[in-house]
Amino acid sequence: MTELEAVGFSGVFSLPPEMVLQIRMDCESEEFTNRHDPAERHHIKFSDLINQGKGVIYGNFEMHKKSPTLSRLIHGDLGKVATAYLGSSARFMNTQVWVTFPGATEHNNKDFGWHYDVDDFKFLKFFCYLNPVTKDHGPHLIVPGSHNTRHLFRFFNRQVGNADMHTFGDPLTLMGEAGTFFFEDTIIYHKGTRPISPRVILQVQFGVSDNNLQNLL
Ligand SMILES: O=C(O)CCC(=O)C(=O)O
Repeated sequence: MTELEAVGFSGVFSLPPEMVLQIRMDCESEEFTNRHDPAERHHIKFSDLINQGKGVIYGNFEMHKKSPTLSRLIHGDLGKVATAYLGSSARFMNTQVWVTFPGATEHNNKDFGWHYDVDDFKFLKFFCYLNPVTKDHGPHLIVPGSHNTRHLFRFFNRQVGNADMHTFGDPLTLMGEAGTFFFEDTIIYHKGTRPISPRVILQVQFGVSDNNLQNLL
């Protein structure tokens, strides 16, 4: 927890392989929607991740309802971490699983630029790669500790370019096998990167406001 508070990032861990397999199987039963055209939907197959449509990013916001394994994880271990970090008012907010196919451009994806999130008074995200992620799979990048500055520049610049980012420290590239996970307070500067091969990532978000979905306690 001290690590998370000090640098905004938990370090990297791994989910048990059988849990990853189950969540992946549950994902394969559901449809994924083109981020820019909600009418276009497809199934994904982890053994053969091919783009069947016109879009480049396809997402699903329902997996916590569709995957009992994921639901147990959220209300078990993930909930405990969220409560330890956010306090007794920790709430589960939402999940999203999305796949980014090659062809995604920096131009139409704001997640590919350095930014920080302001999603609640206080919040925490759990990220887990659902397929192996190398430098070619559009890894997630963070700048540890970049929330700790009192820099006025940061206050007025939720999105910054690569040149300005160096002021906040050296980026860390997060890669790993399927099941690699980390907690991140996305108040630190972070970004996704453009993939050469498809990447599938699971995100679970926790916050503290009453209008969020479910109390964890
Ligand atoms: O795709 C990524 O790794 C970045 C995600 C992101 O920027 C966010 O969740 O705010």
